[in-house]
Amino acid sequence: MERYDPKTIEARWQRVWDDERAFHVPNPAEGEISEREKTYVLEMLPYPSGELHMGHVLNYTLGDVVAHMRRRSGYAVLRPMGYDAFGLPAENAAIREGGHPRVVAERNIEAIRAQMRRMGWAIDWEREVSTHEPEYYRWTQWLFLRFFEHGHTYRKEAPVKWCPKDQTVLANEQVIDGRCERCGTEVEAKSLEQWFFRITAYADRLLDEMSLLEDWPERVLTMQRNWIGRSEGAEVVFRIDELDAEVPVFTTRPDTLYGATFFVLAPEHPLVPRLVEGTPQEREVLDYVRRAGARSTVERETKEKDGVPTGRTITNPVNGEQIPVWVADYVLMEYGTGAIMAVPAHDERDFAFAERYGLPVRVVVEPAGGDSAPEQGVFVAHSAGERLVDSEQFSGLPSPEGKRAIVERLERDGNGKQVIAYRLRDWLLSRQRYWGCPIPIVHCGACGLVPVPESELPVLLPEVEEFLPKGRSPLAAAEEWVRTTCPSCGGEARRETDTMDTFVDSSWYFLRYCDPRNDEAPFGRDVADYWLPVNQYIGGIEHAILHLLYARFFTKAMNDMGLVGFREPFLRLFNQGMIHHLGAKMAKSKGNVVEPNLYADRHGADALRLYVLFMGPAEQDKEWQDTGIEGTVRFLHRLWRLVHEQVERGGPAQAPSGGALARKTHETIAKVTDDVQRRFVFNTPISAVMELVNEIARAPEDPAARFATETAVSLIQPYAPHVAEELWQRLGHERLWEEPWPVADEAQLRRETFELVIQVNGKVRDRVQAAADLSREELVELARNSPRARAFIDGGSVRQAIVVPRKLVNLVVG
Ligand code: ANZ
Ligand code: ZN
Repeated sequence: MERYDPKTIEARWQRVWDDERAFHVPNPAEGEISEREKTYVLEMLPYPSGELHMGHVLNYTLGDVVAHMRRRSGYAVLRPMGYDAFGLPAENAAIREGGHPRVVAERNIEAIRAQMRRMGWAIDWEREVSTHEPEYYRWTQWLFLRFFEHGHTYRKEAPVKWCPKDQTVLANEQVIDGRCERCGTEVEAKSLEQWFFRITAYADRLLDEMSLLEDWPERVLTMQRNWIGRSEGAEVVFRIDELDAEVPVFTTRPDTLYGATFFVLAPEHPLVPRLVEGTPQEREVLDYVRRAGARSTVERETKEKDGVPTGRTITNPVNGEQIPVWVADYVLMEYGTGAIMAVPAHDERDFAFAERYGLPVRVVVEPAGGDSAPEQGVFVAHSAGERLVDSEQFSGLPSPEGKRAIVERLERDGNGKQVIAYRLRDWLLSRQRYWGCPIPIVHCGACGLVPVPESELPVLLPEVEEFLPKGRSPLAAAEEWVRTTCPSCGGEARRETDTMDTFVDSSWYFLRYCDPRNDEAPFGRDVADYWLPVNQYIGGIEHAILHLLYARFFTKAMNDMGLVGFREPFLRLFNQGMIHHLGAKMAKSKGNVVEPNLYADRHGADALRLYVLFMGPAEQDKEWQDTGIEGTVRFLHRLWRLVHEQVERGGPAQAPSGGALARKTHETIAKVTDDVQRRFVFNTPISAVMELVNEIARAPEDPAARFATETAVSLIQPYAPHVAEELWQRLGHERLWEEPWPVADEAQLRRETFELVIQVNGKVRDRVQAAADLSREELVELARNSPRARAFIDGGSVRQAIVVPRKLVNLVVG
């Protein structure tokens, strides 16, 4: 018998798959029609900022198993791959390595492609795309212009988040706990003119249409819900008569309006300078505003609340009461109206502030059951049955009615209205960086913002001497390129020099895969509607908000523009866990990185693929162990020997019906199939096949042994496709990747049973159902574990067991 040698076997089968276009799926756009039902299996595409790490190996092996099983279950499977090559990840890698971003990205793409082939992932390579290629970004620009035409894109001066390290603005979604999502630097506030996508117009649909999703992790849905942060409440207009100013606030608790004892403006509120102009407070207030501006978001959200009085008062519209106006930075300009009515009795933030500055606290809501509110501290009302108190004619009303009645009264008097506030902000898409998709807009003194005509797309990224980020876009240095003529009036004009956020590129890549060579449109609508939505999407939790929210928004906007016929891009989503090593996330800086290439070379891609799935439940974080992969290597050797032994025996390939091994085989088929398809569990199927292999090794002469062996090879194919293919051939067959997925014989799953009589010292103590094929030992075990029999064994020990097959077990206890 030859030795199992993964290196040669894996190279051989990878060649066969290439030669036979094994994983090519018919392309309806090119007139290839498949009779099969379609399914789209997609994994998040990698950034070519380095080579693939173990996380990718897990991600893409998961997708591979799903794709293989679906293909063999009769589906036409779209399973493409590409590279998210534009943007900060690749550009920062280039800066680190001191090369041109294009050169570095393309070098990484080559290395990644080689790794992907080395791992034997079943990818349709004819559909490969990379977001930095002109054939791709031409269409990113085309889509940008459609969004612009429809008013989904606009430019305005706005307070923005600035990363001083990356020297560019960031979208709110890219600021995690006050830090840059890419480099971890604390972000700063600036006011700049920037480009935005009007994602807020889709806030309600991003929430409501979650109902169209088939299966997304609850955790991701919750994160998106919180990020969108819809809250229902009221806008209440307060007045400052001396200034003839109206200042609306947003509140979710209009029922507490009579409890407002002071009023707070965000430091950035535009009214602040006018409010204090020429007053004794002016200096102190403006100082405070300046200091607040210098504070980072992190600091602002975590420090003890502080503020300054303005010396002014403002009128509460329900009772005409004058309450003092303060400026404090716990009120954020970006939310609601940037001003609040403070109700310290019922809001914890307001309470902390009132305590610190000795401001009055007035209770206006009482808990249910007539208990009075606590003397000290806040009563944050939220339970049913609370009632308003000390609120004029509204006193005594239950809280929800109180809300409604007060808002009605405000509406009648023109002092407020019911509103919904969102935490979601528009998506800031422009970046002051070199390596990205140029924004196809021309600035003309006479015509304003003018779209580049479609026939002139793509606007190619210019070559520049210096692409390092300096605060303004490096594209601005390409004078020749910047200077152009206005497409509208023909006069002198200048090109937009900012580039697009990488997340724009990845908001539609899954559509380009359907029609990757289309040079008349980003994709044909028919082809897109045929393949999409994606049936199974797989990727990391780090994109729970960023990419997944943006791609959903893009799809909805494209649906509105008639470009696609569906409203959600990804029906099912799975997030894989992280692979740790030495107790920590793998990182070059920690020196604990486990290189996939090293293990693929040493043990073979099959062993590595098996191991990353065998480690534990795919969604959990797991610890890499060298001894673990050695275990899967041993298993593959055992399978190899077993197959050769069975080939030599030449037993019948047809399974005789009945018999323990035949049944075990059908049980294994059922388990492996169900675990993956219904439960999305990948580790237990591997153990099930291992168990089956052990059973066969125990009874190699069983009449079902050959059938069991062939089934084991067939079932392990999605996990270890090279060795499975090789063994399948040695078993006298061909092309396992096209072989229909095995189906368990239901009849064989039903076990024959009989009633087992259990005696203790000759007296019948219990009767239980037992499988007909249990061994003597198993029958005795069953008897000993019967709770009723145990009551009689208790204390004593079983000295002997008499077994009458298919009838009874008598336990002799002494
Ligand atoms: C009065 C009140 C009384 C409030 C009460 C709460 C409890 P969510 O639920 O997150 O939407 N608020 C409004 N705008 C704000 C801003 N720009 N910065 C900081 N806080 C702001 O929160 C809405 C509540 O947060 C609003 O309702 C307002 O305080 C505060 F017993 O108004 B409330
Ligand atoms: Zn013009």
